[in-house]
Amino acid sequence: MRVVHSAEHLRHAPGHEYEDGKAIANYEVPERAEAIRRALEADGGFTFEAPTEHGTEPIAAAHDPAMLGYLASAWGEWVAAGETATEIMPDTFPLPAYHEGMERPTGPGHPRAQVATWVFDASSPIVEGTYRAARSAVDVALTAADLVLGGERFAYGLCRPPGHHAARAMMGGYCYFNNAAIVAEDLVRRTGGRVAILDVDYHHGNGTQQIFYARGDVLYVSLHGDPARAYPYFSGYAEETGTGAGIGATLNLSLPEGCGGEEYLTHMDRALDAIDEFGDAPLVVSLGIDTYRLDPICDLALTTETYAAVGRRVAALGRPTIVLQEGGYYVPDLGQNVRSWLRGLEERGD
Ligand code: Q9C
Ligand code: ZN
Repeated sequence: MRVVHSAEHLRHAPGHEYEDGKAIANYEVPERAEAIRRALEADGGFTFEAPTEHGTEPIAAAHDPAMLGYLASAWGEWVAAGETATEIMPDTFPLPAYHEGMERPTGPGHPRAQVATWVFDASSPIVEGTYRAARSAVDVALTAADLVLGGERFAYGLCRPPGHHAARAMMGGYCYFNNAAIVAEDLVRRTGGRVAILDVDYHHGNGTQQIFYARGDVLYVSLHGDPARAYPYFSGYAEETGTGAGIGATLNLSLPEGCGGEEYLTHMDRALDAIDEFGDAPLVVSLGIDTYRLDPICDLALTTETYAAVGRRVAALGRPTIVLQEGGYYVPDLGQNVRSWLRGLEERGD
């Protein structure tokens, strides 16, 4: 399988995130992508290539261009304002209730006000290299899509930072640009056809769901920890099925705490049936490995073998498939788990 990878992700090295009143080391570390790269290199069955530049147009097709403009200039404005901290993070929460019954003043605002209007959580610092790393992740994803449009049955984009929590006009959840949504939108525009997205990250992909919520030409199917107990809490319930032309083109499947491989595969079969019924569309997979039994921030119980089984079932759909990396935080086994998933997809045995 061909793998697209760029060392530019190393420019994004967030230091901290907020947890229960404390600053802790951020889980979304550069070593994640390095561990995956090394495991795939050692396998010998994967060939690596660099991304090609795709520019900002495909990003602006999925996101508010003002959000793109903000991320491009955030670091420079932070420094120009005389700030010296190495991470930009919100310290205020501009809820709609703040301005209830009042006008919302306009104006550029302090860089701390800016970040709070674009970033929805305290897990997603903007550092000096975030914009360039996030741009490279988009190029990685779009280059993987190019390979599949060029006739490859599968391609894997080793995206970092991840993307599925980034909404049309909002960043967060370690995500800045929504790599999977940008690829799906680009595929629709280039092929004139439909696209299916399968999101297997532990967390609900609120951003991807939102970007296509009113669209009937992009199917969004997600398996995730029940939002009644799991981040991002505010979306991912079964009742969310789309709106307008998109009614029926969103499917959310919630997983119970401790869910193991056997039960997981029954939910997966429901997801794959929905994709099969959607018709002969290319498939974009948001591949989160934070469903792993040892993941430090999640509570499912999947094993390395489960990932191979899932890959094989996805292969059985017979669709051209672009696999893009999302989460997965147990770094010691992350590479083997991704390798297992991708080998399953290629129906290569152990
Ligand atoms: N202290 C992805 O897997 N932090 N994003 C939750 C833990 C944010 C997960 C609180 C988790 C974001 C791509
Ligand atoms: Zn996740």
